[in-house]
Amino acid sequence: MTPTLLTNLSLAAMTADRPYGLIEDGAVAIHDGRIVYAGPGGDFEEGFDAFETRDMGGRLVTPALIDCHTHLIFAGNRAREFEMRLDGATYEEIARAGGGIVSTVSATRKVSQQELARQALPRLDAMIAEGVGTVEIKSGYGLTVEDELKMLRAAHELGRLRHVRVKTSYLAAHAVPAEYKGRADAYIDEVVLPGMEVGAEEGLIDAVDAFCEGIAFSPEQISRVFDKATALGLPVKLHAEQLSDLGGAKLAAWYGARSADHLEYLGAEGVAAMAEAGTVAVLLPGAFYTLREKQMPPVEALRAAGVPIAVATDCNPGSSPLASPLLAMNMAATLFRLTPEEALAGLTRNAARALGLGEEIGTIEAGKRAELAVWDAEHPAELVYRIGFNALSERIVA
Ligand code: DI6
Ligand code: FE
Repeated sequence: MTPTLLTNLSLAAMTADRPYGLIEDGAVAIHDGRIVYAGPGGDFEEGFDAFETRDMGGRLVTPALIDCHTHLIFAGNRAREFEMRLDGATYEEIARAGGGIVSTVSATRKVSQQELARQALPRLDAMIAEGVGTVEIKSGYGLTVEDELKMLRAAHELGRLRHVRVKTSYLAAHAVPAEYKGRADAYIDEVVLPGMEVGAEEGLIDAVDAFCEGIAFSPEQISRVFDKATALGLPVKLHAEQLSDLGGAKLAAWYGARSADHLEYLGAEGVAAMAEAGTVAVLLPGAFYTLREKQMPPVEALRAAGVPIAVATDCNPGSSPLASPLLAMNMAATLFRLTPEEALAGLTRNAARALGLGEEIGTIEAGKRAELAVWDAEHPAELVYRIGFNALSERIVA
């Protein structure tokens, strides 16, 4: 890309120094894929002669969006289960009766890596069309060593098929597969830990995740998974306090987790532990909405403790069939009472932090990578406020 100077734009840099990091008459200069200037526009006669100037027509420019929690790779769908839930069955009842995650596991095991990538592509494209530049993708529907690795490889394949950064999380500790029913510890020893070792060796894993819940794994079991991750030098994160409070967030914080995710049932101790460890709280309003959850995540306590808050789609076939980061922001504001600024920070600055990319992306500042979203909007709050409307003009991802 030739050195470029973007002028005549409204810059929502998402830096923390002022609301939205907003500069109404802004400019951004890009060289070698990096931002070399972001700030007030105006007279650029000096220093930028070699730059090609682009007039952005007054459009709004934000960091490209970052979806830091998705289960984008899976086969089939669970529309039938959606009908059952509308008929009164709960998510946990369906899971205990062999539906839920385990039914997506059967479908996922049956298909090839290429087929998994093919089925995920329309979901990824929907996200890219809304300005996503980075997406985290978890395994967790294979639950054998080979099928978990197949999912991770399919995730990396998506990163080659589209101009998007993919970060992978190894989530073999997502559910106990039917063949290990009642033997969760054996499943950890025989599948989760050995699969992690191979995946790490092949460079397929950016972080290790797990599901801490009554229908999944206990804190003691999660500890064994996290000990192995730590030994392999892999960062951890956790699905914690989604349906009940097992102390998962506190455990995650103890391991220095990058994030603890869901958190509807998070208590004061968990909040304090996360604040102390610098663990990001990833809120997933799509799952809250789909499961018609009543318990709100403790947003005010997280704020008061200074815990960074991210927002993500949790795109998955069961609890959050949501491929729209824009709608996730809207839901975070309307359902969780995040301010529009917090919602947008949740899909930019704080999402970057949740993925360990805080130095590289998530704000528009000199030194960071040039990954921008350009919107036909005047003010950033518009992105959060509209429902079912995509104002994206283009992505600029160097
Ligand atoms: N919590 C969730 O909401 C997803 N996974 C998890 O641990 C649900 C995954 C699914 O229902 O397929
Ligand atoms: Fe999830």
